[in-house]
Amino acid sequence: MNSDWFATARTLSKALPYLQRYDGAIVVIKLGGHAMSSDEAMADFARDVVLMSQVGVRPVIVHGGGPMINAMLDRLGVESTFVDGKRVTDAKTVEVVEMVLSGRVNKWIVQAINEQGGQAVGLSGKDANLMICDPSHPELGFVGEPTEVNPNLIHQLHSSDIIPVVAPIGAGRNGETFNVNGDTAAGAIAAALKADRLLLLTDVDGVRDASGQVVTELTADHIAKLRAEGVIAGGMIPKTETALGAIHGGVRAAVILDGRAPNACLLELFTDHGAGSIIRP
Ligand code: X2W
Repeated sequence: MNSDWFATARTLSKALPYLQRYDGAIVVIKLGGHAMSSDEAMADFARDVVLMSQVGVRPVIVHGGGPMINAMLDRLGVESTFVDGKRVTDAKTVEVVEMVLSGRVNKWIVQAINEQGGQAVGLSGKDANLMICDPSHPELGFVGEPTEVNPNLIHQLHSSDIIPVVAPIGAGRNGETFNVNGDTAAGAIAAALKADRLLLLTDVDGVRDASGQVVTELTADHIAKLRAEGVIAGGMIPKTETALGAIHGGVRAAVILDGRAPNACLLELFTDHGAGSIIRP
């Protein structure tokens, strides 16, 4: 007898309460460009998403792709700068951003999910007016702030067991194309769906306190305190802001976790262990 079989059966048995808890739950997963390190990592992520869908979770993938945009801009000899973590996006840059995110990156994820036996469909914020944007700041050019999210299409896809994969491109009110930060897009879509969970998959293992320990549970007050003390800094500022914004918008909880860790989403949803830092109201 192979003892692995017993371990597998036991793992499945122990997962039952979690499977029941998340039956029908909407889980928005932000997959950052840094968490998409290889085809193998993508296949592992895709398998977990298909498993979630198979057991009754309704996943929505919202992806980034910053490193892939950088690589294409380099190839084309276009310079790019960032202000407060957002890419200054002129007319030429937004063309490249849309091509890379809606084209290459979106279809990489869609294909990976479908190869694992799921049914994924790729969209951007332009499809069915999913994400209408206004300019976020004049200095940033075509960077959009989602001001109207129409999640009907997502509900329709879910009712057909289709997994939506969304590129963070927004439609402007005057025919413009907007580049939206992937975290911002995921937070806005999660809020519009009143999702049960927003999982922000990144390349750090959570929010750390002053002693460097990952804090597993956080509230808005706790985050405000860590920010005032300068403990939450840099890239963690927009991530925690996205998490708080989503919670204020009606998402039940947001989790910041390391997308490079094996089976990160399953660990978070279906085990006692959880993963990363969970932020609740
Ligand atoms: C991002 C969109 C992609 C993204 C950009 O142009 O890089 C803005 O900065 P990651 O991989 O999640 O960082 N948009 C406005 O968010 O990618």
